[in-house]
Amino acid sequence: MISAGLMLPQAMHTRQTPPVRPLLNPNLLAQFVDPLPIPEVARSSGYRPSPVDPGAKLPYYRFAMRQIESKVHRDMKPTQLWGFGSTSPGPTIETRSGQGLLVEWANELPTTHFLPIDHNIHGAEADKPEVRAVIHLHGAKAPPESDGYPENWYSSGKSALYYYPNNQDAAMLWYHDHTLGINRLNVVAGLLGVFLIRDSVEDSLNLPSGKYEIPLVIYDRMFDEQGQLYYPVSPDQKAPWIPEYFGNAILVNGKLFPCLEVEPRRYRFRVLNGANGRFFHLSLSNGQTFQQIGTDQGLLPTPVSLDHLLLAPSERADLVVDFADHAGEQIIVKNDAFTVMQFRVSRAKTTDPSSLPSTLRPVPRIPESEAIKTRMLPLVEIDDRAQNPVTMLLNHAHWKMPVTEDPVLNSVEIWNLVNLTDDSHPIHLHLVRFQILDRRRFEPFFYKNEGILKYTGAPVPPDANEAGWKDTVRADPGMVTRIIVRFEGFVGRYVWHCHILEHEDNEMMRPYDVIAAR
Ligand SMILES: [Cu+2]
Repeated sequence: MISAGLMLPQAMHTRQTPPVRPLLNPNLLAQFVDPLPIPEVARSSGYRPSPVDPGAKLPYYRFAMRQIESKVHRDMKPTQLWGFGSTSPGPTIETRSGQGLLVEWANELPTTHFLPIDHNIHGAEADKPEVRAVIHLHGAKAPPESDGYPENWYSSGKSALYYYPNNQDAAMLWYHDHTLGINRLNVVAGLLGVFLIRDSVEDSLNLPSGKYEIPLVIYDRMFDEQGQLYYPVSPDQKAPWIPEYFGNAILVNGKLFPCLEVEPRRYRFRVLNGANGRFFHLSLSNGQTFQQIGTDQGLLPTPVSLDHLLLAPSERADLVVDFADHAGEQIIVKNDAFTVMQFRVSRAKTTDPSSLPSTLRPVPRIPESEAIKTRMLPLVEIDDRAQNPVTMLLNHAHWKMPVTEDPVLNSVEIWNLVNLTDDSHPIHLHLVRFQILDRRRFEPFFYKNEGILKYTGAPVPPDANEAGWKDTVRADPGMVTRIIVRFEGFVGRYVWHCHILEHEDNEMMRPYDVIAAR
């Protein structure tokens, strides 16, 4: 067994075979010797006709997925990764609400994969090309043909031109691979990056900006002693899939233990949990509080003061940290007891013209009375006789079964995520934003045996920092998590899934259809 060595707020399945090559122990490395890299902002290469209005021209970007080498740490050998252009995370795309753009996602990867494919997994059968890719822009209100449907993968040498209208509020989105059956491996390889939408509401707030606004893309990885990525396999050679991937090295923007020099003033950090399965529980070593001003889909109504931040895979947090009273200090970002990165606050005299308003953006609650449908959607884990997980399902259905979720365009629905498993699952719906209504404890065994929902507790409202627009929600074990969703944007086929990528790859993902009103 490989111990991840880090505390986890969720149950952990640990059935893995011992590694064949010696693994790197990150705790033996010097800390804070590498500056935090900040992904470059992508430049468009010209304009192309809009697919919806051929008279209009839209900025055109070309992002090439390539095999690259990257120094993860000063004292490690270069690591082979898959990135966009020459980096992983890839360049940041920045645009404004209502400003559409085109991205050509080009697969220029090698034709063999360097991480262990399980050919038993649906969509990853041995007759498929080993290297396939399709990019999803997480959080985008995008037409179905540009959403990165998992079956729309393409092999090396091919590309897809996607259209993002960006008719949505300012928010931090992120792009990542979504290929059926090997998504978990492509993301660990490095296929991810940040996409920021801005708007006039955000502009009017005078938040820290420019070099004082910094994305922090956080994920965990495992390396061998040669500095190469390691992805464990199960003891069953014929079925190498593992139920979760937990690395003992936590990277920020692609570096291990980076440090960032900051001035004694306010900073805005756009934090993304880009991990396959790890939930982060972040805090600052000096105990100082910080303000969360936004969530997955944009600004919160008011700042929320926190001393710890819980972030499930794929969740985003927009934070303001004020270093004004900490000149000369060295502050460590911690994940529970473990070190993530360091802020070095300078003693420089600085002026801070930014502000942190006490009201940010109204988030009108969707009344429950507007819902025309309530769905009961159990989250299920199927185990073998030795109680090892074999697969995970949504609503007892496999990927290939007919669509069961078919909301009408512009209608409101309540989805009850009935978690019958021992894990917390971050559930993500493509296309839409939603609000969390509540979470409520229930009796899972009674539900499994009798099919009847018996509540054993009162409804718990979402945490203050979840009370904005979301696209990913923690469905905690033994709880019914209720979300309310208006299905706006486009008619067509999308997906909803668990964002623990090992679960998603092994059946915890379902197609859904937004259908036209009759
Ligand atoms: Cu899951």
